Amino acid sequence: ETGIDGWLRYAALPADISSQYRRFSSIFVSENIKTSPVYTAGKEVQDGLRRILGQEVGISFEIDSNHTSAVIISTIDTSPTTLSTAQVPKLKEDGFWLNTQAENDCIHIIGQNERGALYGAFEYLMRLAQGNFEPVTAANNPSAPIRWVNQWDNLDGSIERGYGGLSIFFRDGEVVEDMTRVAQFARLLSSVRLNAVVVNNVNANPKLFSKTNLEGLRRIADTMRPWGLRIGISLYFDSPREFGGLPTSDPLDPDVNNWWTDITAKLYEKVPDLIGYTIKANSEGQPGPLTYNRTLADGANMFARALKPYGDGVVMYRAFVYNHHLDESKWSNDRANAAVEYFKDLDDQFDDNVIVQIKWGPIDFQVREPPSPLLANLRKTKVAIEFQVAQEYLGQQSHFVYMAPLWKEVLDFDMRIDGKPSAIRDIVSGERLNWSRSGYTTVLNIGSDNTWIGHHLSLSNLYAYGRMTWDPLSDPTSIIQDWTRLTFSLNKTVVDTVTKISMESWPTYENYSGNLGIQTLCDIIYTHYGPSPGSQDGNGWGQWTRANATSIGMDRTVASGSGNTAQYPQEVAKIYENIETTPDNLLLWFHHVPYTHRLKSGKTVIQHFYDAHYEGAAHAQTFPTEWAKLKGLIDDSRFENVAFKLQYQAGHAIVWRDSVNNFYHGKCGIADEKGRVANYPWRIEAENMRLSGYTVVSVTPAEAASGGK
Ligand code: BDP
Repeated sequence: ETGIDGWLRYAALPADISSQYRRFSSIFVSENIKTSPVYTAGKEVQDGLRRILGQEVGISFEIDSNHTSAVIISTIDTSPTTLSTAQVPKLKEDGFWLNTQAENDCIHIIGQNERGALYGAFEYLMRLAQGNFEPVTAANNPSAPIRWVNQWDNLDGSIERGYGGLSIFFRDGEVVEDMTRVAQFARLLSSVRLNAVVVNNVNANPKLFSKTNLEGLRRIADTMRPWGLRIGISLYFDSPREFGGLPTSDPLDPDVNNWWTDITAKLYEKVPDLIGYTIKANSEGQPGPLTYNRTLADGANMFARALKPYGDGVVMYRAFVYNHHLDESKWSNDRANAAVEYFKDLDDQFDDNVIVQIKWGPIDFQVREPPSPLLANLRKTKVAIEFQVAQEYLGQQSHFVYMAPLWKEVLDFDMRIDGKPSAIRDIVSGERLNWSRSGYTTVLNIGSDNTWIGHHLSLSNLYAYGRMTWDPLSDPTSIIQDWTRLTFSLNKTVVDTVTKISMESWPTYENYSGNLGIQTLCDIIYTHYGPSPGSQDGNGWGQWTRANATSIGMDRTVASGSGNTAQYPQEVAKIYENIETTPDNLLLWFHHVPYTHRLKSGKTVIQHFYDAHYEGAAHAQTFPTEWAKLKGLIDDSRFENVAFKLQYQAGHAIVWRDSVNNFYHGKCGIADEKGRVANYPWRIEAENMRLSGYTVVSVTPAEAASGGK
């Protein structure tokens, strides 16, 4: 198998199981228009019943009054008269009601809207595909209306931080002709109830507005619409000046406003249901409203005004605003402070169709961060939390990290706004602060690889993202179990093995990459891959370990550091300000301590580092061994592919272990109590070997190689 169908393979159930299931007479679908998600739902159910149960069932667009054994798919408004709408509980936008025990042996899949009907169809099929015949009569509603993904695709076909091949949307400056992959992608997204895709990189290119590309965007939107998906686009703030021939991009300049109004009109002509704009500005050297001495709100509202006449389009204004030329010598210069410093005072200044899009942590998708304090600082401005399905700092799909447990920790975190329960999931759902429109988005970098994302196991993160945005209370373990049954097999060994590897993957990666809240100790300047603890200090990207010969960690306290703790609501601030109450896994995020500081476990910081890196690397060795149990239980092609990746990860985990341990050992000179670090008498160093055709070279970073060679 190639993996192209992801978790929607609809593998046939064994005959002895499928024969126990009822037989259907017809599929009744209330919409006979091909662009309607209800129509798609009918087709999908037809296909699913054929593949999962081996039943050929016809679709009918007219229901006769004494129908029996039918699957009935409709919206609340178009439901056949025989269905009493009073039976259906209240549904939110995109919600659905699934009743497998309806009268006359029928199944009812009723959406609040067309999209909801399609979600219901997928829910039903994914139950069947897992051999789950349990009767169900339940309403299913989303936690939040905004459930988006952000692709970081460039017009030339490359993908920023993409590890799964070239873009499915763009090639050589233009939108591709063939929409096959786009439709397959839409199907996957829709099955986990995601409702919008921003198709281009946040580092945006205005050539997207060329005539051919506007037409291309129309094709993408038309392909996605039957799957209940809407598209949005990322804009480059300085487009009017750099590409529109205007002298300025000042957001208060009337010509600039007209320029955007005009572009917006052209876009809506092609994509009448465009969901909106994503804006990255004044970030990482890019221009923005601050460049023109205007506020970030002035900038966001300019786009909001342009969208306003077209209905419900929103501006997703990214809070990832910071200056990477900070002066590191000053403690107060802390990139983690930037978002609150820039946005807090603007809370009442954004138009109502602006949503501030906030990365989940204050820095940048690290292996461990506290939640972004900005999530607790905006009360009037609606927010969306930004996750990253792409494993940018988490091994880039060459290592496997299942992220649902990480996201769950973030979403469960109680911010204690005004001293009241304020779980982040309730903030982003809009419940806590009474917002009408807020929610989730994620950086997602699927490409044209058959694995979609570069690693078969990593696609579980996309599935899990959809499940968690719909219901943030879902359990990461059951999510991965469902995903495994759908993706690989119902076999218990398969399910247990994939679940075990997945649930252990984040702690393992954290152990061998960066512990105690020091962040992922990877190369920080550009690649964001592989160990390079030395690159963390002495540059303005702001991910500072502040490691010297005696101590390590970033002091973010009010008492002696950057004051970052004070950006959290009082009760949370108190916990982080105090070294005693700061959890060990964030110790070095908030505090600067001697390597000999004792953790709650009784170990010193440095010994914990040594041990954790050994534990993590040792644990990574178990993954290929665990996986080997699946030989013959799943298809060879995916088996071999994952086996190779896990083997690579196991090896690279050792490189990680030794690089990080050697680096800190070199810095502080404190010996490993267990005598392992920098002591490899059994090794034959490569530079001492002789092999014709090879020369010995210095390796950067030096700690990633034996003896730096
Ligand atoms: C960083 C990425 C960079 C992105 C940036 C962003 O390394 O490629 O452009 O985030 O989110 O994590 O804008």
